[in-house]
Amino acid sequence: MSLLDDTIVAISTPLGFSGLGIVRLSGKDSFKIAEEIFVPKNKSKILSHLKTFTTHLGYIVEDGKVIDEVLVTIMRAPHSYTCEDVVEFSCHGGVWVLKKVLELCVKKGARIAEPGEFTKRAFLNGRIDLTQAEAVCDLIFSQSEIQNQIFVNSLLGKTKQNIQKIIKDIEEIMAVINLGIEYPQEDDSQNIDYLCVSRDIMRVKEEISVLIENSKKITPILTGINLAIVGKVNVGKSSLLNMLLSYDRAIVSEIPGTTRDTISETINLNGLPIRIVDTAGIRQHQQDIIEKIGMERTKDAIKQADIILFVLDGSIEIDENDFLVAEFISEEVKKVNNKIVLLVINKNDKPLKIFDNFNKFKDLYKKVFFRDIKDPTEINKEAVFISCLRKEGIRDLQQKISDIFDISKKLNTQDVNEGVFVTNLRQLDILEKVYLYVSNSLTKELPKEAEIVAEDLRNALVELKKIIGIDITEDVLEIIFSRFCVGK
Ligand SMILES: Nc1nc2c(ncn2[C@@H]2O[C@H](COP(=O)(O)OP(=O)(O)O)[C@@H](O)[C@H]2O)c(=O)[nH]1
Ligand SMILES: [Mg+2]
Repeated sequence: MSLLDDTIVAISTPLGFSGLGIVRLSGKDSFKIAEEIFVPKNKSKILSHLKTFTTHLGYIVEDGKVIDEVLVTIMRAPHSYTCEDVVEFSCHGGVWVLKKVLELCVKKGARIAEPGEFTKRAFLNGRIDLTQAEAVCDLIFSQSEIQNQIFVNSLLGKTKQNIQKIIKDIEEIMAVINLGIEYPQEDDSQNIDYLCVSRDIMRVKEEISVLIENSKKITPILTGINLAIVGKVNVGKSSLLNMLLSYDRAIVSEIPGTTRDTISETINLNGLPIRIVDTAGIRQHQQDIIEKIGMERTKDAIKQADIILFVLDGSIEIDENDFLVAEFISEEVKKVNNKIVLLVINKNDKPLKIFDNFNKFKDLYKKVFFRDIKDPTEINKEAVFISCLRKEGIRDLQQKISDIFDISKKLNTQDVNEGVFVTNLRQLDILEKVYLYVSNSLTKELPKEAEIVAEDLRNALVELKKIIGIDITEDVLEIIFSRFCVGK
């Protein structure tokens, strides 16, 4: 049986207690199944005869007993989400009701859909390409206006068009090269302007390069960034988390070692999703096994972080515990070169003592940033001074973080509007392979090495087609669609 032979059903809305909930059927038996469980209020209506894109009032009925009063929407193949016959029951959004309607559909012959299976069908039936299918899922998980813009453009086919354009360009170049290979002796081949061919390949390479560069710029927006709040005990890490979240998420107390586990929450900073992790404080003499485990988790958070807020207490001198933290951070910074560390000096409401022993501070600074500083004025520019007690400095801190990752400065709005990028790491990885093949082809001599050039371009084409989902394996599809919601 083909993947598309059966009729699938799913609850397309989250299970909970809500005003409405949707149960959706798709497949060749959708109308037949719907007719067996749905009785129209106007009894003269026959569901399978109703016009497409129309909605009708009626009842879900089991053994003559009414289960719910619902609206049913009919969408006929091929002009539906999946290109198949689709029926949507808009029910009351109770868990029991929705599960019951689902169960009845299954009883009448439907199969419960896999996550993303409706969208997968839309893809397999050729209504959308793979980039559009992926955009559906990303759109659902979007958390900011900029994410929304990026994914909705992709959903409308911008990414697909960009890739199709490159495919077409390469196919045209290949047609010329293949002509030269096929008829090497004939006059025609003498007329091939190989300089022009090379120039065309270079143009394609440039096109791909722009796409890659733009895509890299929006990566933080797509994937969000990880931020770890790190420091010794009692410097105010949990207070800072609470301030960034604008509510009291973590327990704050003067007892050192209050936060024993990592706590993580996501905020949206000017469109940038940031996962903040508040960590257990680091100190030399841990009190017990739980604190030891907490410290391990802190190390892990440092490892995962794109940006580390190294929090210091400005009202006391640097001590050995700050050095221990610096040690942890430095180990990871050395390993990965794009990890960002930001010094945050807290308790600015109290007299500043952190620079009293400036040599110590210099040593600490060097440990993390691998360079010397001369005097505190340098730090004044670089670090962010805050007071969680007085809620001061938080704006500066947010601004600084936002500036570091802010794509609006790096990306012009026209590019955002035109969707000149790919929208996830799968697509980007493939595009980088394509770039290599195309670059490689340019190192060859034409027409002498025409066969190798053609081979490189052919490989580039195969990869490009994977982005939009041509000749893609079932395993890859499964991975892509498994991250979807059920019912989409
Ligand atoms: N004076 C002052 N005290 C603060 C400030 N921020 C935090 N504290 C206090 O420092 C102690 C430790 O704070 P907490 O956030 O639990 O630190 P953590 O151990 O690093 O998570 C608590 O008593 C806080 O009230 C601040 O900006 N100024
Ligand atoms: Mg804490």
